[in-house]
Amino acid sequence: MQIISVNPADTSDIVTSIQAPSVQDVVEATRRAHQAQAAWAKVPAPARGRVIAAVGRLMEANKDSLAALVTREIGKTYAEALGEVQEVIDTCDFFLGEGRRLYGQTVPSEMPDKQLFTFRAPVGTAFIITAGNFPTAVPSWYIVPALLCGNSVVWKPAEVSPAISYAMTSIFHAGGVPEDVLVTIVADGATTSAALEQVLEERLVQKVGFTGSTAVGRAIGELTGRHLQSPCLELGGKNPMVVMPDANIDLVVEGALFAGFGTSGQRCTSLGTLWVHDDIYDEVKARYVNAVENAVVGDPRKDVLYGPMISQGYLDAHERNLGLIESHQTTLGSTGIGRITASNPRAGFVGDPESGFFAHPTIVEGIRAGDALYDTETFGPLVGLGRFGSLDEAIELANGHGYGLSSAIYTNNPQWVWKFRSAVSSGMVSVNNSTSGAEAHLPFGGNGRSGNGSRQSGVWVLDQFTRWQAVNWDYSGRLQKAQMDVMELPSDPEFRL
Ligand code: UN1
Repeated sequence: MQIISVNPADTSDIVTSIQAPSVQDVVEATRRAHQAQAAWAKVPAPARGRVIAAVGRLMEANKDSLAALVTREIGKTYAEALGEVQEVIDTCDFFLGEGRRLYGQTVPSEMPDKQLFTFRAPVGTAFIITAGNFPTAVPSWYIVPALLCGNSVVWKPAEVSPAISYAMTSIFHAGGVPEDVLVTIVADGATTSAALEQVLEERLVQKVGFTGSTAVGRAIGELTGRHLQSPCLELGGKNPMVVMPDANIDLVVEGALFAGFGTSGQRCTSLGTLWVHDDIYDEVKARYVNAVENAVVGDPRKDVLYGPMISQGYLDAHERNLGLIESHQTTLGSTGIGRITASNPRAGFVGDPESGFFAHPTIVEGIRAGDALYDTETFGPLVGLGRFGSLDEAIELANGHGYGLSSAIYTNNPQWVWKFRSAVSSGMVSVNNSTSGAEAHLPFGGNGRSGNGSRQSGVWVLDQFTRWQAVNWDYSGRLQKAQMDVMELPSDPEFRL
């Protein structure tokens, strides 16, 4: 069987075709990575940091061609693709210096002539499964720190982006990462899941990282749990944007346009529902609808807000989600809904809509708690619109579906900001900014249905790819027993002034 990737903006352009691996192929790839890990861990961390520096420089030198490949293989606009590769470079920049830190601690002992220390030890081999919507940036969030910390990596990218994944891997290898220390293998879901069961059983893998749907994340959590492992899970979102009565409406419209429809809505951080206070509802709605109606959709190489869906599968899922629209809701924002075609045209479309998987932007007005679209992650150009009367109500709506990835509030009132920050359940909160577009060195991750509390990026991800080793060294020449042979200085408990 072949895995074929096509340009989603021009389906006559076959980007690549690769032989699909068997379960045994994936297991063998993992075995290779497992065997290579010990030698990699012996490379001094500053030397591993130099490798990450070289990888970062190569990413920078190849930025345009890698971004062009992202645009060609998954249809992300070229401007966003450049931003995505920049996020890889930023991640390398952050971690190259970590090679000279990876700090442990010295800790005082309760006994004399004894020293305590902590060391960060690599976990071993990481099995990383990533999605197609961020085919370079999100993998780098796992791969770069995992390698820096002395782990080997098996990377299982999405089937929609094999060309990008192998290009990216070749840059890691050219930067000095040994071939077997980063092994990339594109496989389908069933093969991957069967292989994962086996490699966990054989103890070839000590950490699983997964970015994708909540349903698959749950299955990975169950599987790894049976092996006493805690995976790094970055799952779905239904990210709310709460607009308070004092909000700057220009900012709201710009933020909600990008958050909702940038990347065709295919980010885990994309806007789910725009919740607007009753007092300014009509004005925000009118201006948002106008902005969405006038947004330019089409050829991702051109100056457009968004291009095609990543693949036929993503378009099909979007069309299924349109079936969740209920009779009390209204669709706004375009000349049609669903796939853009010659007979279902989009005003101002750039290029030929029939050549790719393009979809109309759709605002669904009238979202209420309990509606299917209230708590279904839609991962496409579909934004819910709803209203509220008080901040308490908005917070309840923001949390009620159980997702907790990203959220935003638009206001200039500090009391509302701080109340929202402390009450919202999401791992990431934006104030007067889009729900998407997190910077590469803050903790990234979610709670509840969005993940198991693991965090990527910055120093926080080090806890995913290292384990603390506690060392005590007694040089007193005798056995000093903790808690028992402890020096106690006299005190006078009866003393009063
Ligand atoms: C994702 O969609 O899985 O914060 C990640 C953002 C991007 C990453 C999104 N930096 O929107």
